[in-house]
Amino acid sequence: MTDTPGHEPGGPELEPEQRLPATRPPAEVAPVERFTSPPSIRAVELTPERAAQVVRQSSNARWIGFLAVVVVILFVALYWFYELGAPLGLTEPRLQAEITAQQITMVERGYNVYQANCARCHGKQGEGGIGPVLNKQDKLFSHLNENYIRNVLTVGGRYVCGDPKSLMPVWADTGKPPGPLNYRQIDELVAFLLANNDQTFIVRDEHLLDPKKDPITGQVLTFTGWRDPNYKPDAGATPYPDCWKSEFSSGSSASPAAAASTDPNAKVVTVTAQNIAFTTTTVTAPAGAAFTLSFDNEDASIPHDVQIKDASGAQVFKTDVFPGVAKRDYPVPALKAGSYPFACTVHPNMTGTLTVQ
Ligand code: HEC
Ligand SMILES: [Cu+2]
Repeated sequence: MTDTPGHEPGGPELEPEQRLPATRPPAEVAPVERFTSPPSIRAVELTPERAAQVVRQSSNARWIGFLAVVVVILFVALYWFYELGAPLGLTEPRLQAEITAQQITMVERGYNVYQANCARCHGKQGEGGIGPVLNKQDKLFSHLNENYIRNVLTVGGRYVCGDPKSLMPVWADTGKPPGPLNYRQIDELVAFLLANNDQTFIVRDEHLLDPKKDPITGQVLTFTGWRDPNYKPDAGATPYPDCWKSEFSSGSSASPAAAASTDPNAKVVTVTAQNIAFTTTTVTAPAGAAFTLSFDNEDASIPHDVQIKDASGAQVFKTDVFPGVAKRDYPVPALKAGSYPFACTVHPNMTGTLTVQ
């Protein structure tokens, strides 16, 4: 038995043509439109035009690649020099320039803080007045260092000589009691006090930071720092004393002897110091005769002296520096007629005039 379709079991054997499925008419191929690429594409060989184009394009591509690499290299090189400074010191490294700019800003702001708060006692140029001189090179060299300035401004004037009645108040708002200046202003003051005198800075408006101009000439106002960066103390010089008053105290032990040797018959010229000023700003003495200078210091525990100069600025006489309240007499040798300015060396804004006639 077989499973051949159309084959009846036990029936007659059928011819193959008669089996199912029935034969179909031969299929006709449908004529169909095809999309074809142009012959140039299908051609295995490049046409001469195409070959030339390929050459041109790859040359262009190489150029573009080359230029891109050049641009990147130039950028890296320029940025390198911009960041780290051009060779031969042509330009400053960027960060260094930034630091310099910031330091200049600090000094210029510190100048304003100083003029507003400190100049009335220490002088506009740090030349001294009620407070000690600040612009002397031997003092700026190491005595007035950043740490010291910060301490003085935080603790107040008593930090300097241990004088609890010091005239200098606490300035930093971190002090006890707190002072009026914040940490930025203290930083700016430090930058200003330590600025070099070979650098010129611009006076700026406190708030707008615009340069200030001279109202008459229209020129921008400038200032320089105080510190000479090339200053070297003399060989064998002693460091600046911790307490500025010690600078003036040398030789004061001679005073009792000086007081004893005054001529009782000589004319007495009295100079009085009170509240860090001479109350006797004009005094007269006889010409050509020795006289007695009686110096009366009425300021308790504040040192003063009297330094007499001639018209040329040369010192002709100087008393000791001594703290008040005290009075000492000094014999002054005969002077020629003329006008002699006198001042206190501790407080340069204490001045007066001695007229010899
Ligand atoms: C009221 C006057 C006065 C004012 C204002 C003043 N000072 Fe002073 N300053 C003094 C006196 C006085 C001393 C000396 C301290 C002492 O020995 O008692 C002194 C001492 C100093 C010293 C130490 C000087 C040294 O030789 O060791 C520094 C630094 C100083 N002042 C900075 C400043 C600064 C900065 C300002 C402004 C914020 C300022 N002072 C404002 C009066 C003043
Ligand atoms: Cu004085």
